[in-house]
Amino acid sequence: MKPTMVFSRTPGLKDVVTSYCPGCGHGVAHRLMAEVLVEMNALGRTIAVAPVGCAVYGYDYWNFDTTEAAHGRTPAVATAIKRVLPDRLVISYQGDGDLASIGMAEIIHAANRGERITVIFINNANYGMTGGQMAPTTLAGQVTTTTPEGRDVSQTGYPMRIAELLATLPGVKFSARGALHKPGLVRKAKSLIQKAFAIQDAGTGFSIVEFVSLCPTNWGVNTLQAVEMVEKDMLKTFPLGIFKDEQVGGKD
Ligand SMILES: Cc1ncc(C[n+]2csc(CCOP(=O)(O)OP(=O)(O)O)c2C)c(N)n1
Repeated sequence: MKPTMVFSRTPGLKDVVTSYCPGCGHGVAHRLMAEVLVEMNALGRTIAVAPVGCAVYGYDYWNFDTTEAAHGRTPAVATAIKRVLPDRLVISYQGDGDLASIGMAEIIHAANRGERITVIFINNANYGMTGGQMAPTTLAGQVTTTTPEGRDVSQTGYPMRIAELLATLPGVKFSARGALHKPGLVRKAKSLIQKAFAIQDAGTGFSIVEFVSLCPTNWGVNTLQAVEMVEKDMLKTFPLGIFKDEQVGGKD
């Protein structure tokens, strides 16, 4: 009997091995973006801007046009590309150090201007690439290399809830948070990306999808323990949901 093909690699990704650690969420997010773009028949009109961080090699993995920006500056580069080439689907792909720390001003202003770009935001609660330092999204009490006794919110503030924060801005038309650590959540994550890209194509404003993501290497745990940490701790601080969706009657 001829075998039936049940799964194949999406043509939206190059046929290469990535540099990501076991359990990392970046690869899952990359695949979902790629699958959605293939289903939209949009590979040829997509331009992604890769961040400084673990996803810096996005151009080696995505099978669509990609450029690079200085740390935190992907929204500015994405803004320029979208304004010059408004028919392109433009993605600003960022980690939480990139977006919520060094790039905080960039993201707030791009969102507030209602730039017609989509941000895919990977929140792994630390600076992954540089060895696990505290990020603005690090949980209260979380141990990182720069908070060896746990994050003290009286000294370093509270974990930043980007999806909720940006949803308050009128230029933002879609803001949601998903997760990547369980099959059902991965399916939902894909639908969030579909909605965000649809908002961009509708031309009404800015869209962002934040993903709660695993970083077992820098959290110092194995992948299963990291899944438990997300369920037990991270989702309490970063609840999943759609905080604004103009197309289903979200409020400005
Ligand atoms: C201007 C500048 N400052 C600092 C760095 C060092 N640096 C490289 S990646 C990074 C943090 C990346 O963390 P995040 O954005 O959370 O992404 P992740 O690696 O976790 O995916 C830092 C601080 C740099 N490359 N450029």
